[in-house]
Amino acid sequence: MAEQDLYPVPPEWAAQARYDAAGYETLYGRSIADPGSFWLEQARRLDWIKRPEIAGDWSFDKADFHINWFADGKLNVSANCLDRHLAKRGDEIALIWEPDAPSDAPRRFTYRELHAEVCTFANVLKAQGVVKGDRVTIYLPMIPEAAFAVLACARIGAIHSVVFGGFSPEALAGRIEDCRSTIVITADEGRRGGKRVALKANVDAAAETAPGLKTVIVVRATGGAVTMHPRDVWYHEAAEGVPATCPPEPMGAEDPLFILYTSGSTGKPKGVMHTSGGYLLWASLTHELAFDYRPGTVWWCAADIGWVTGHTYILYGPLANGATTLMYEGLPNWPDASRIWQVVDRHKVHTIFTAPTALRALMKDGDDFVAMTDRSSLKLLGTVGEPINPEAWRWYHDVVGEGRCPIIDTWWQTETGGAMIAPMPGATALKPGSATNPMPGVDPQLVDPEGRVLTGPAEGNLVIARSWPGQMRGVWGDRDRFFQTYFTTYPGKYTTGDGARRDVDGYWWITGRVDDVINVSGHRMGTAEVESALVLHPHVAEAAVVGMPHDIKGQGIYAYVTLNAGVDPHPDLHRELIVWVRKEIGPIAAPDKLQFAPGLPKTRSGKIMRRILRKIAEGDVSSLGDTSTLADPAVVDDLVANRVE
Ligand code: 6R9
Repeated sequence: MAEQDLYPVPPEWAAQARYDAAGYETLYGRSIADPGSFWLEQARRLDWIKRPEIAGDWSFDKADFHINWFADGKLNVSANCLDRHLAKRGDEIALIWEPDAPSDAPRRFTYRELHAEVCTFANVLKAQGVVKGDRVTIYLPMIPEAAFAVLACARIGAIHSVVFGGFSPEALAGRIEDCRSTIVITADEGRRGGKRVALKANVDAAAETAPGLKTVIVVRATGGAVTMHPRDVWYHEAAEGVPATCPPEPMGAEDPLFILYTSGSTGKPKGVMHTSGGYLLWASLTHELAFDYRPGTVWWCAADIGWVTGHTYILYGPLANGATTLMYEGLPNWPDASRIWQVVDRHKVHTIFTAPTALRALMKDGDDFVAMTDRSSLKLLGTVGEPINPEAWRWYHDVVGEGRCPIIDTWWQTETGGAMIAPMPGATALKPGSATNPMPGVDPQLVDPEGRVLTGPAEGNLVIARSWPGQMRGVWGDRDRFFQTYFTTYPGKYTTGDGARRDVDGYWWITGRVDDVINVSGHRMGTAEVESALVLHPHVAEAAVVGMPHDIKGQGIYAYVTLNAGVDPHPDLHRELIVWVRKEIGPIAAPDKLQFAPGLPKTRSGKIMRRILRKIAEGDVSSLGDTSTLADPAVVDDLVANRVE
């Protein structure tokens, strides 16, 4: 990779940004040298009911494991996102909603209007008996009510668990049960790319295996037909005559704000738990630093609210900063590949933040779809979710941004709450494909498999050597799993699961996951999760799933399936298994390729050698390495011979 390929800070950014290169160095240096005073000073960016006097109090060591930030502080997250802006910018636009179909009208909410909507929603939840600490599952499309619902939970101290609308009833039921939530907020239907998604019907199906579910609040979004059960409540009916004010619940900084399920290397998704004070501070600070955000400009994070990117950069970060945040219901390339740029023009978007997979798909459709739009409002381009290949980076920079907009490649995770390694537009010269430098307070290190810290230019496993305010605080309902998953591989450090490289200039390059997590179109998927779904099928004896390179998705899913004895590997069954996984988990988990395998390559101790399966999936069959330790080396020949092209 051409590390010499350096894109300097454009002069207009150098002149206007909050931090230049020297400013970043000073800020970062202070955050590392004197974290106590640095973080107490940063805490002033929030409105506290009781201002904290202690910053970080943490230990990653087994004997004394704990993570607390601003623990003596009290605040309410929704008041920070709404109430505190009312005096100064109550009549400015907080939320712009752009619908799926370009012929439909956008909706706009001022801070005052958003405040009223959130309070109303909060009162509806209260009337349903929701109190501080209760878990509320939110299964909504990208409609304004999703923002109202999330912030309403924060207002009354309920813990939201947003489940992506693309997840199946089975996946939804698992997430409802895991956090024992008794209430789900959904809509009749969602709309995406001109198609309807039967969300309410999915909740009905989920309820069959989630016996704890007692109440379903249904937002009327499309007007599509739904069956109402005794547990169901129409939101518009429940909201009638409800007051549009609701006092914010005072919360401890370490009280949970939300749970968000994400895939790990085991079969069961983890409920990543974030708390109130540190998370909000991190969301707000990183949004301001990485994007040099200024109120008055339109900010568009094109993620779904069901992922952490939507939580932190559609809602919490921008709203804490008094931003105008755009929420888009639809797809970037529907009705055609110019749609995303038309939305930019329609709302005069200043910064857009999207994923490499979307860029690659748009790039494939050609430059004409970009050229036919104006985009002169665009000043900054963000990316997140997976490593961005330099080709897509250059296309984004040269074609979309016409060479004038810096690219902010932000590396982070559900677990980290917000951006960890990312450039700052006025401070950082860019290299295509590099996430560049750590945010203040972030102490990344590279370690070798034995845990030895690597210095200078090096490649290794990426760990974070100290806590930061946005760090997750636990796996819901499983304290041991949190410590086990993240702090045992390299004791005393947070293990990210990513590999990385640091170049001669100290720039960080993320190389991708080093564990059994794959990244499909920027969505995290555990290979074990897909395997678990496959083996649930009555004809499947065993399954092994690996990632494979995919032009658009970054990684695709390649599944090897061993059928039960006597079952015919018929093309119908092949199709059926792919549909089965879609149904069990959701469309994002459907295998791109599925190969029937009479046997899987296993060691004598019975461990599947995924290295070999990955090579075959990649088509790299000439260098399968040593197969002599396999219990039955002959299975490899069959796998190679029947590889799915
Ligand atoms: C925010 C988010 C986390 C995983 C992470 C890494 C990959 C995210 C990246 C990136 C390279 C970037 N990842 N951003 N890799 N460059 N800018 O995506 O969270 O869904 O939890 O995924 O995504 O592999 O470990 P999440």
